[in-house]
Amino acid sequence: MPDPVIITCAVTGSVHTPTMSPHLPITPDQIAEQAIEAAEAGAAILHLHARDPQTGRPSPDPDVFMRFLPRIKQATDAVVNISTGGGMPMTVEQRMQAAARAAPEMASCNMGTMNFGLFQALDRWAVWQHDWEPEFLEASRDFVFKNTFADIEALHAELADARGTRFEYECYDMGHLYALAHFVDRGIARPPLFLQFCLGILGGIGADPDNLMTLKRTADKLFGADYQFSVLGVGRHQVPLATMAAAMGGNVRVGLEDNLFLEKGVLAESNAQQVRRIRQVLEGLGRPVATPEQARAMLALKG
Ligand code: KMH
Ligand code: ZN
Repeated sequence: MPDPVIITCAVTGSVHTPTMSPHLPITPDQIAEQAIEAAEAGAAILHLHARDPQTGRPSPDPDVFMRFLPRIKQATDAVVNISTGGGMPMTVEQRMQAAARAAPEMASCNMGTMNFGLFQALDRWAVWQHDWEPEFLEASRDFVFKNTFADIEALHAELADARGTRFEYECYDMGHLYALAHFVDRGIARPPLFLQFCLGILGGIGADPDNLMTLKRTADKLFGADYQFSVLGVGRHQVPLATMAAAMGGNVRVGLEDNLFLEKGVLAESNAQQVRRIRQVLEGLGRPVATPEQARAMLALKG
């Protein structure tokens, strides 16, 4: 029996803005509804950000998270994964607050400081309508996504050591794998690791198959059998790279955080629609979809 594939659904994120798609969940109710539907469609892990219900801007406020997390926990058995990447222009301390309050089974941990060329990439995209205030846009324009070694250590102390939370290690480039290996050597990051290869962010590695092969080969070299990998491809790269990941024995991430579309020119009407579509692909490849219980066992989550 082939290993099951974990589908992670990243429900809203912090990159897309409300006018880009009427289907992007913004309010706590919308986030809860779409997350629950995505879990029912087969997502074993729900990667969650919060947004200010009035403006749609990314919010680090634990009170906002607490308006949807209990509802999701109550309605599904899916693994809750709280972002510590947050959004522009939050401090690292702000980005940790919600996970520190909720002590989830999983949180994201971004493996290096980098340019995050969001505005540069999206300015070329006609649908980008700048629906946030000029001061906010200006503060975010030349965005450096800060994830220093000290930040990564602090995340492990606050979340892994103190609360038993395990990580989705977001790796946007080859060097991030070596940074993670350093934390493994020091006994700070503990296997089994869950690597999320993030391809297609301007400032990180490009979204092509050759790069995915190299990331996988490098992870094999550094971590042996002590890891699981998953792949997120940004925008139009989402389904091709997820398909390739599944064919290589890996796991997949979909959701409106990473891609607003179902196919070229057609907006996805929900996160669940993207989950159902990747599920069809996985079934076509003969790879069963992991249940939340299977995901917990594969990733040694606290349950
Ligand atoms: N938006 C993704 C490319 C996080 O939330 O920690 C990366 C991400 C970061 O999901
Ligand atoms: Zn995220």
